[in-house]
Amino acid sequence: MASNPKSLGNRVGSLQCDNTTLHLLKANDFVANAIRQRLKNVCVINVCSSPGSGKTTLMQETGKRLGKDLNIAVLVGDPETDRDAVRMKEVGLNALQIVTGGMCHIEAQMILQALDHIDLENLDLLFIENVGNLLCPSAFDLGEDYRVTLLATTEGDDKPKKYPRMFLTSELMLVSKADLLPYVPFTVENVTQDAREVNPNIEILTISTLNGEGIDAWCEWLQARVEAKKAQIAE
Ligand SMILES: Nc1nc2c(ncn2[C@@H]2O[C@H](COP(=O)(O)OP(=O)(O)O)[C@@H](O)[C@H]2O)c(=O)[nH]1
Ligand SMILES: [Mg+2]
Repeated sequence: MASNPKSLGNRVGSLQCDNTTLHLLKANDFVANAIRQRLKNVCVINVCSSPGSGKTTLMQETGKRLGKDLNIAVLVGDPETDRDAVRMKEVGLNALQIVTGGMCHIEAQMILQALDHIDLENLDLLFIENVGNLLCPSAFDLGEDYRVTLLATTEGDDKPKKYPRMFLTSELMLVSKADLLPYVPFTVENVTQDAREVNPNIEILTISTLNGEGIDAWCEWLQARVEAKKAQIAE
């Protein structure tokens, strides 16, 4: 676990106490590892962003496009209400709401418990829509294969450097609401440069669920990851 870059213990650190280091927070990593063991056949994507960047709308659009080819489930975290799960179900997605009761992120234990309530048989792809927040969710490994972070054009292109841990631990950044680019002071070149300075390996796609820009590329990215996971099992 120590080599896992998403490891909570590696990123959040430990409680220093009289020359003794207590890795109290590594408990989350232990549970995340149990999730990985349990979901060996499933591609798991942890979707993060600020509130309102378009996570749920993107899950809905993805369900509409890939739902016929892939068996998809969504676990969605919010501090209150089941509104997002209802929205997902409206487009036929198998969705379960995790109400965190005011907590600003999902922890691995919540996912492990939720797995008992969804049908894992023949599941290809599990999305975890994290609580809207660019800070805390970055510290918690949820047993995912990939972390995808949306950054909407309305949020400003300075965010990767302000919230580096989120972009450092993400495999893909989606610049969302690209349809609004003509109206907001946001430069894709600037955000790309900053994100790559934080994480040289991060992939970047520009998308809009409103006009469809980049959604094919997003779906292809996902399908390739699902296939890669299946190939890994076959080895
Ligand atoms: N202009 C524009 N609005 C969008 C887009 N995607 C989502 N929205 C809107 O942004 C708001 C927040 O979207 P939502 O999916 O609930 O964001 P979440 O909080 O990240 O799950 C809603 O009013 C959506 O209709 C987009 O691509 N373009
Ligand atoms: Mg949402």
